[in-house]
Amino acid sequence: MENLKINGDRLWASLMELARIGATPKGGVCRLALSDLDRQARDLFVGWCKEAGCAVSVDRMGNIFARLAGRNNALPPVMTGSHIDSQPTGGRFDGAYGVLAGLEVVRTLNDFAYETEAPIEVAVWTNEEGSRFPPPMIGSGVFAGVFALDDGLGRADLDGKTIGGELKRIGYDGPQAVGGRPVGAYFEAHIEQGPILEAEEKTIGVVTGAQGQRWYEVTVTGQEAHAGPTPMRRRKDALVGAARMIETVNRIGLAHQPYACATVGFAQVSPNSRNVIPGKVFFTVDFRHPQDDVLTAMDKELRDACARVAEGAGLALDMKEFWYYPPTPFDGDCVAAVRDGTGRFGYAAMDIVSGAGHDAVYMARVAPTGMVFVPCKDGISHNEIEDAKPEDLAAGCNVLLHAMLRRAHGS
Ligand code: HGY
Ligand code: MN
Ligand code: MN
Repeated sequence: MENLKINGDRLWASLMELARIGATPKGGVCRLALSDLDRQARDLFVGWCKEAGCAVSVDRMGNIFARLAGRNNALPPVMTGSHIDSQPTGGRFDGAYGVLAGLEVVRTLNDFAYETEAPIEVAVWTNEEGSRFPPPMIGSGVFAGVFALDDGLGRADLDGKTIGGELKRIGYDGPQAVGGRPVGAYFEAHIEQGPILEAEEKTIGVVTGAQGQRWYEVTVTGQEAHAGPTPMRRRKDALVGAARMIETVNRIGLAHQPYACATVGFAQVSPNSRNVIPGKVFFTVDFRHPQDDVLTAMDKELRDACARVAEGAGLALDMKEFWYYPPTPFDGDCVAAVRDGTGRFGYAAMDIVSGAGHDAVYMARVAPTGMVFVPCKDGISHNEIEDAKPEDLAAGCNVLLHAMLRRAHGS
């Protein structure tokens, strides 16, 4: 086990080949969940896994599992994986790295003819990003029992197309039951998507857990009217009200530093015509914090402030909490396995809490779970310029390999 090392060039080549599917002019990817491009990427991955001697299965949420047999296949699998759906202006590494690092682990075990005690599985989770089909992490969420299957299949995009319908259309409406089976341990490799590892000059982030998230859908309703004859004081301008609320979102985030994050990433104005006073505005709120009590305090501040703005401007306010998960600590032994893997290679490492959500957050509900982070250039992600160093990606994959072997080999 000591001298097993992954093949960094092969990992990089696979990443670059996958990145060609949905490649954008600025060097990123647009591979929305369950699009034809997602199907192409899935097909490429499945082909590679079969070449590597894996048995491939797909469950009813379209989650893909590539399984490399171990000596004792009655044991629960040691699983790794991530996602291959991307943001509309996503990067080449977000998600894809974790999936292909898992494949590289399998390829490396084959290279060394190294047979683990427990079977190994590499997972591709459906709709991690939650961009086309909000909320995020629905595939792993159904697997972990967070969402019911029908709820997951019924989630729709802005055109009313459902996950269930799109899975059928691309041929990934698998027969396998979703979840309800034991998983020995789950590890996920991912770029940090923030600036800390690079700033601290660390190669590996030993992820101790993930911060909590709370998402809202807000509808502000005023009155459409003519932009010309309507006096300023008689207006019920939904966009002015929403703008004040969005400023409040930002103020609440700033008020809970150093950790709080507060984002309005999506907004729709109706009727969105230059000379009509907006009658309705829909926008989303994304709150995050590593402490649940602070997330709760931010929730109250948001609701109180928005109610005050609406009342003061004669607007109607509808605010729905759309998605929530609490700060999630990872399993102590899995975190230790990642730390041990890091130590084996002498990589510079530090503990870190994940600012982003990952499928690992939901897998932590059904299996001992850990994550391995590597730096990304300037901490930028969810952006086409997202970049990472081949040597860091290889280092993270070596740590993933050894953390998994510690659980799969039982040593
Ligand atoms: O939003 C997130 O944290 C993740 O990228 N889905
Ligand atoms: Mn991701
Ligand atoms: Mn992402």
